[in-house]
Amino acid sequence: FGNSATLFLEASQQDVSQKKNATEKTTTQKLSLQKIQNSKPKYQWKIVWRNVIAFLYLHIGALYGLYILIVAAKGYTFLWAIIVALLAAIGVTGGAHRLWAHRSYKAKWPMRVILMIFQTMAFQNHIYEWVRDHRVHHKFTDTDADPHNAQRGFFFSHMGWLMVRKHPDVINKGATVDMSDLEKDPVVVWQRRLYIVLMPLFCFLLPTWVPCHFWNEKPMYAWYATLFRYTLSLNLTWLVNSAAHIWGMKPYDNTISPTDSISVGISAMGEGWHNYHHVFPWDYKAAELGNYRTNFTTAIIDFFAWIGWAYDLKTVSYTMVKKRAARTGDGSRYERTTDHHN
Ligand code: ST9
Ligand code: ZN
Ligand code: ZN
Repeated sequence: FGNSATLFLEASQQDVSQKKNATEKTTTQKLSLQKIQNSKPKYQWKIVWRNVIAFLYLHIGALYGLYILIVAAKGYTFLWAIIVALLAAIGVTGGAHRLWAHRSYKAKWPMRVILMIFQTMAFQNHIYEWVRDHRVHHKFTDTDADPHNAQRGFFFSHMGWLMVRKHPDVINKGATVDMSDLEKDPVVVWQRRLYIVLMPLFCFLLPTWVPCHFWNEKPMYAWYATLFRYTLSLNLTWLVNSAAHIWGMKPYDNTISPTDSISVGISAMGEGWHNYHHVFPWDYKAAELGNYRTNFTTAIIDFFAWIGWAYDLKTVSYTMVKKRAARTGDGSRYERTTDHHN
């Protein structure tokens, strides 16, 4: 009897502890689920006020700079601002973009050094950072992992993305992008290392010093001209991320946001053929046609190829372009067919 009573007691204790275990289990499950949900908090904007203030100063300064250039500064100062803007733009389009980000051609070291200096004049971050963001943009276009995701509106894709902390997806998914080629290019490595000195020198100090030294421009006028030149170049570049992801035709792929836009094409030195570029990013022309008027960068690369500094220029055959456009384009340039086997 004693034994069976103990057995009964043990059995009921077991029962209780099993039930307890079960409830503990569900509570732990609930807790861990909550933990997972908590560890992935809803994305919230974190404004970086330092950048907001800097961009405000730049844009107000640029407007005043335009006024000064028109009414007070010397003609040479205006000309100089245009020259610096053009050189800086070549550094971004021919250098950071078509050479380093997309490897659409190869360049000998003197050309790479020149492009690196021009790209530094543009102050759009050093080549490594510029290329990383751009490759991530191509790989994850129109998603949260796209640094300037155009689905978040014109302002965000234009300049808003430079005034808030990046979406965690940009950093997490961005880590999957291979950057080893740039880590092996000494020109890129050295620019990154010395950027804190090179950038202020080439983007602000030298461009302001030249007009003062060579044609006695007033330092204040030269400074505001610099602000105008820099801010204008930034905005023209940003249009590729904003306007050329919102308005225009999609002759090659109708399912993505990038568009072909002649106005952005011309003002961004041939980088506005953005629907084509997203479909065929390895084409050194970044456009189907090599028209120099709407694609000044192509003219520059062709010139360097002519003197032998640029080589292995990659492009896409007419048949391939036509085939792709017929399959996925919007029909604005090539007739759309439903025949997938052609
Ligand atoms: C500018 C760039 O304007 C413009 C680019 C335009 C692109 C256009 C493309 C079209 C092509 C054609 C060009 C046409 C040109 C036409 C010319 C005509 C004249 N992947 O950034 P952090 C990680 S710049 C992987 O600080 P926060 C990484 O570990 C204007 N990982 O993030 C990084 O550490 P580290 C001047 C990534 O804190 C860490 O995260 N510059 C990636 O969220 C922290 O990164 C400015 O205004 C990635 N993609 O801050 C500067 N990204 O770097 C503005 C990050 O050490 N920037 N990681 O490896 C900033 O202040 C900050 O970046 C932030 C975000 C506040 C925006
Ligand atoms: Zn794009
Ligand atoms: Zn690109």
